[in-house]
Amino acid sequence: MLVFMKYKMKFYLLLSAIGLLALISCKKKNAATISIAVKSLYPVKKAVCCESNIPKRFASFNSKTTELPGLNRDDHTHDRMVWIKPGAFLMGADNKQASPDEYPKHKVTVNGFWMDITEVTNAQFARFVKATGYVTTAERKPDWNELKKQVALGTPKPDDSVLVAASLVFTPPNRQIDLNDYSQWWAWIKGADWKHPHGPGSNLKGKANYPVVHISWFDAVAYCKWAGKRLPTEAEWEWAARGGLRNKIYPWGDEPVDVGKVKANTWQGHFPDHNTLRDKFYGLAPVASFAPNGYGLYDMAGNAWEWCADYYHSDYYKTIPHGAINPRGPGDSYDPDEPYAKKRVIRGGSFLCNDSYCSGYRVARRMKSTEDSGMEHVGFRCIRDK
Ligand SMILES: [Ca+2]
Repeated sequence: MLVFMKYKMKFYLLLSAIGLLALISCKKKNAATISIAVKSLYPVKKAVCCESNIPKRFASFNSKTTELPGLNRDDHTHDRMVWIKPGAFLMGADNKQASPDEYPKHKVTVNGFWMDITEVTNAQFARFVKATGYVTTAERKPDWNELKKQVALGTPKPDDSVLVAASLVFTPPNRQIDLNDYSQWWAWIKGADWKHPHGPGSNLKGKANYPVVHISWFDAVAYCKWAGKRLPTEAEWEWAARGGLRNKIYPWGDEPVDVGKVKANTWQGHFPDHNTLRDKFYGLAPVASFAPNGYGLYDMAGNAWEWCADYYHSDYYKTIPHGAINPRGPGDSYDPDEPYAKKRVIRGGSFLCNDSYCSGYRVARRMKSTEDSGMEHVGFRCIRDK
């Protein structure tokens, strides 16, 4: 990860390849706050990890997520949840793979809470949509009036053919490539959404028990609210992921991810062109396909990234007092790579994570994504306080 953070290069994403270019130089370090839709048209300055710095997609709609009807909510309370006891731990960097935003390691205390033992599945999300009529971010057409607030003044409006309901789908190359250019393995696919994870023509047949993906932070919050739950804070998430172990690198301890028994759905082989399938899964796996951690939580490493409640701020750990109790994250987001984008924390890594590229399965690994960005490998799980 650190290696790749050192690289800076502009590149062209997605729809640039299909002739929708309106290229604007974007070499300046602070000039890359661009939505995915816009990003499809303009070069951005660098890639970091397998999904970081995916810029804001388009309009946020916080207000709409708070107006959902509570009818038919999934009030089975603690079904498929486990109690995570309260406690104190050292949060942050455990090994030399840690990125600067994981320092300093600091003491945090959290209350106990109930946590979903798995990522929210397609079947669970389908019940929510059926009950509420909710339409996810990826299913909505981007609104240029909102979009333009996120880009530099004077940025031209993208072509209408790009401003369509769409989401980012993993489209790997069949050759070794420059890992700094993630446009080579992410494509903005019209019609891709949670029900069509690979775009039009794909479906959820046989995938009821897979993690729901192409979920924006707003979608995740809406689901949790309907279910009488909430997203975990970043501190709660990390405390839970550690599963009762202290200062260990992974939910299972310190054994490297690709050594010994297969422990999680990650990327084995050479990313992104060759996957040895040692864990038997190229893409997502059904939830709970691997052993749980010490708290009985499945897939806290790998499979799908999971949204947390907190804003992402690269320097947050430097500002938080040692011994913080139930920290709720910074008051606003800040990612130096994209200083104007509102980003939230995602945790746990995905089926695309690999030691050579992004060790997202480390319990301390922090990652971030813009609130309205859904992707093929980003999902969530909920918690409740009692
Ligand atoms: Ca895998």
